[in-house]
Amino acid sequence: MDCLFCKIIDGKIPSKKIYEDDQVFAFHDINPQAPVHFLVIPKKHIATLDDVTEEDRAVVGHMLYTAQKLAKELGCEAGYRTVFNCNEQGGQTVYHIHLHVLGKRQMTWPPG
Ligand code: D5M
Repeated sequence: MDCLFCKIIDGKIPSKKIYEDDQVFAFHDINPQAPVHFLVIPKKHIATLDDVTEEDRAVVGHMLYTAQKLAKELGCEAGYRTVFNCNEQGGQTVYHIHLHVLGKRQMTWPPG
């Protein structure tokens, strides 16, 4: 399968890794939109949020748990934003689900 994020998990493409366990991998976004901007991805290839099945519920929960642990470790105690972009109109460009975590600046609403 030709998936950029699967290659990052496998170490075939370099990344700035923050954390890894048996289920998830976290790394700094290559094009940061905030002083802290990292991605949490499942090791299992899941293309979009729409493709999450009942058996994936635990790993998606673990992605969120990992996000909040790492956000605090990276100094985002004052707050942070989490984002899943889903499909074309949602702004998704990489088709392996990823949770964006952005922090260390004031977020605004609505997002672009
Ligand atoms: O976000 C996809 C995100 O993935 C986007 O913020 C850039 C990031 N990206 C793309 N390639 C890399 C590599 N090689 N390392 C780190 N981050 C990367 P989306 O929600 O799909 O628009």
